[in-house]
Amino acid sequence: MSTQDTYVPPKVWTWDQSSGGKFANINRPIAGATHDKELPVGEHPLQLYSLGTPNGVKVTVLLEELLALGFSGAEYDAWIINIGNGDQFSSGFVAANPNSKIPALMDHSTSPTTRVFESGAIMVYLAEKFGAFLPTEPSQRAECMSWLFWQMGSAPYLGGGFGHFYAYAPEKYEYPINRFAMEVKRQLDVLDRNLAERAYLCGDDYNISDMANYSWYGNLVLNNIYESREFLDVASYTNVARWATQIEERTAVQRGRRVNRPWGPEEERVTERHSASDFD
Ligand SMILES: N[C@@H](CCC(=O)N[C@@H](CS)C(=O)NCC(=O)O)C(=O)O
Repeated sequence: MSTQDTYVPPKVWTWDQSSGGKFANINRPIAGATHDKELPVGEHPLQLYSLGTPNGVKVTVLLEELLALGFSGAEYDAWIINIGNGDQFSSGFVAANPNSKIPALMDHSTSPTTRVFESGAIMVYLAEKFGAFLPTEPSQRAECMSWLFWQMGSAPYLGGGFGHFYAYAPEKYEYPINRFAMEVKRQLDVLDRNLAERAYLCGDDYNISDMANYSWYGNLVLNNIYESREFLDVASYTNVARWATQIEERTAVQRGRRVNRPWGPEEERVTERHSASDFD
C-alpha cells in the first residue's frame, strides 16, 4: 500500500516546505516578488526573459522563424531566467509577468512598452505584429487558434501532471502516473488522428499552432523527455513523429531550441542571445 492510500487531508491545508520533489525549493503557495532586482535591457526593441524549456522554446522558435522570413524587426535579446535559482521571483520579472513563469516578453517599440506573458499570448502578439504564421481568413484563423489553445490547455497535463509524477516526484505513485499517462496517450492520439489527414495541424501550412505543439509533443516523441519513450510507447504515434521530424529539421527550429538553454552539449548552448552571431 502506498502512502497515498493512507493520507487523510487536514481540515486546512498548510505549506510543508520540505515536501520533496525536484522543484520543492522554488514552489510556493503565494505570488509576488521575493527580492528587488531589475531586468536587464539590451539594444533591440524585443526583450525576451526566458529559459529553454518547451514553453520558452515556442517563442524563440517563432522569433527565429520570423527572422528567417526576413523580418528584421524581430531581432531580439533573450535573457536567461534561471527558475531553479528563483530568478522568476525578482521584482523586475514579476512586473513583466505577475505569474512568475517564463517566458515573458517586453516590446519597447510601443509607447508605453508592451508586456506580454503566457507563451500562447506572446505567439499571437508576435504573429499579429509581423503578419506571419497566423492565418487571416476567419475559419483558418479559428482552426489555428483552436490548436494553439488546445496545446495551452493540454500540455499542463503532460508537464505538470505526467512529467511531474513520472520523473520529478520524490516517489513513484501509481494513481497519478496512471491517470496522467492515460491522458497524455489520449492527447497523442488526438494529434495523431488529425495528422493522419494533414501535413500540419491546420492543413497544408505551418503556423504558430505547429510550433507550440511541436515544443511539447514533438519533443516528447523525438527527444524522450521525462525518459518516457518506452513507457508511453511514443513510437506508435507515427503521424506525430513524421510531423515533428519535419518541424525539427527546420533551421529556425534548430536555432530556437538552443536559445536560453544552460544544459546539453556545451557547443550547442546559446544561454543568452543578442544577435545572429551568437549561434556561431
Ligand atoms: N502557461 C504558461 C506556463 C509557463 C510555465 O509553466 N513556465 C515554467 C517553465 S516551463 C516556469 O517558469 N516555472 C517556474 C515556476 O513554476 O516557478 C505559459 O505557457 O507561458
